[in-house]
Amino acid sequence: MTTAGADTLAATGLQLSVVALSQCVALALITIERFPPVKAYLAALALATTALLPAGAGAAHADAVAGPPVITIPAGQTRCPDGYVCLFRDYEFQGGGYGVAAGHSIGFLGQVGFNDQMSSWANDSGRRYCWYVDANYAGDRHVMENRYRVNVLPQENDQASSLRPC
Ligand SMILES: [Ca+2]
Repeated sequence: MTTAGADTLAATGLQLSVVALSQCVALALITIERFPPVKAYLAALALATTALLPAGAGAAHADAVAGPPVITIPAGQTRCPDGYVCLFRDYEFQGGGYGVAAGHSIGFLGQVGFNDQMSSWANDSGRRYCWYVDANYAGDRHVMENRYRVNVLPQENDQASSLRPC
């Protein structure tokens, strides 16, 4: 076996173990959702794990903005800052919510206390995103085109559990 082959194998192994770790953390988060202090710690851990994922897995990309990976949008602010995809608690971009910086993913929105909360979204991230009905990008997938602002359909209301570039 050549050195290059060994390197490729090692890289693949690392990638698989990071993905497995990420999924373990997300599952643990679902379990631990009801314990806020532990939840806050695990949320930080999960974000750190996401940052470790290679670019191909939908984590940090070259077009990521310089700001924080997740920002809070206060109630009353309907604008989504450039470079972010924004999730709002209520229809018509009301009720506040969260912005996720371009290139970043959230495998479980419960990490930021926003599981099954989203009623509208605005994508000003510069790239296409998708939100998913279940954690870990599972369940029904819904496309969020760049520069669109959308009230979700009634049957999609308060369903979003994860999102990532797609
Ligand atoms: Ca859900």
